Amino acid sequence: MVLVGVDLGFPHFDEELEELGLLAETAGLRPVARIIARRKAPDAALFVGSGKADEIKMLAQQHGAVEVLFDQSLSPAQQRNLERHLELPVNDRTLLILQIFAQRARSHEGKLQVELARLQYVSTRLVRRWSHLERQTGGAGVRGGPGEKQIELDRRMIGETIKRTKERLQKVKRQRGTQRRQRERRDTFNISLVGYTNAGKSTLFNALVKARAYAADQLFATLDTTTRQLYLGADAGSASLSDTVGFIRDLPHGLVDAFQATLQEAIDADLLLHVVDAANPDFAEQIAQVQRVLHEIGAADVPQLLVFNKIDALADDRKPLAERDTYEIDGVQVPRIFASARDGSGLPALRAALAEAAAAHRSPMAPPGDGPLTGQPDEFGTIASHHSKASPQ
Ligand SMILES: Nc1nc2c(ncn2[C@@H]2O[C@H](COP(=O)(O)OP(=O)(O)OP(=O)(O)O)[C@@H](O)[C@H]2O)c(=O)[nH]1
Ligand SMILES: [Mg+2]
Repeated sequence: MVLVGVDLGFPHFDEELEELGLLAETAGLRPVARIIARRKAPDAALFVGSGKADEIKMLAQQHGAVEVLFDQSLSPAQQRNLERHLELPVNDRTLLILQIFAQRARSHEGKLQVELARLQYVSTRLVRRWSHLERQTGGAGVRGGPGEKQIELDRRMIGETIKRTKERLQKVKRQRGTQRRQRERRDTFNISLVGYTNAGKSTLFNALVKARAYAADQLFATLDTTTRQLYLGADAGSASLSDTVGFIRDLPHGLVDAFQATLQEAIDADLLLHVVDAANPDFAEQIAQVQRVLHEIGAADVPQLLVFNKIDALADDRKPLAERDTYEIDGVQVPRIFASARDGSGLPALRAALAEAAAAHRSPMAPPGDGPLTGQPDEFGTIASHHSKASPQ
């Protein structure tokens, strides 16, 4: 397939189309060529100019590509026009992400969530395609175009399926809710791993709880939530640690909605372990994207501990000087620990920080001890007061 990126002057345009390539490979597709276009604004009909479209067509022919994939979202009309122009199937990033989620979903809940996101995506496309047909048949007032009845029927069916899927999800959610209350009663300290996809959350999860969650050099290797007890020593006792779905730039909106139940883990957590791929040159942008999703799901106020992971992969001159410090996110100094889930470096410091947070959670009044994070009493003071407010009594 041919990858196409259109630079519309937004910051962080992915010049190399690296992430799109990874997404394609994750979906089992093989990128054979890449091409970049630069425009002030997308063309209404073809998204790119017709000259560029011809270039894409030639490139596809040269490489024997069977599909074209755009990094930017196409409107249904642009997608159709492009397919006609290029004589090849054309897809965009959103559709690709939906496809990956559909391939990956394993649990009943995961499958329902993906199905819901897909249906919602399809239904918005139909609505737009419908108005397009109305134009064809002479304006919004005129009814009865040939395709219209069919589309109306399709819409009704999709609408009903969406409703049914939502109800089934609601049921699964209620069951989850019960589990959650049970957990709260046990008064555990709940830690949730969050972070950009491929940051190393599952690898870190496995290293911390000696589990064997699926970790792979793929985007969205994890879709379902896994939770394990994490023993943090005599003082802190046990905490629960959850590994869950990763985030990505421009996560299709329906997916965030549909995955609300899965992401609920993060919303209800006492502490978010925000895992960052420190070896990725785009890590700052990835942190910003994770923050955006956390805001969207209502988890922006959950205290965080940053784990800058993969330090083993950093060049010697980029290796951190200290094992921990703080890093500013949205104007807040967040405690940060440098680690490698692969070779285990930094993990003792991480455990110590978690133990301290768990102990503070247990006895919110206790002053921060002379533990490893004494340098940042404020952050952990915040965590303690947050929990005392949130506790059920
Ligand atoms: N060099 C290096 N690679 C790592 C480290 N931790 C994880 N990886 C690799 O990074 C890739 C992604 O790891 P995962 O643990 O699956 O990442 P994830 O954040 O769970 O990803 P998703 O579930 O897809 O969102 C795998 O190939 C891991 O082997 C690390 O500390 N150092
Ligand atoms: Mg994972």
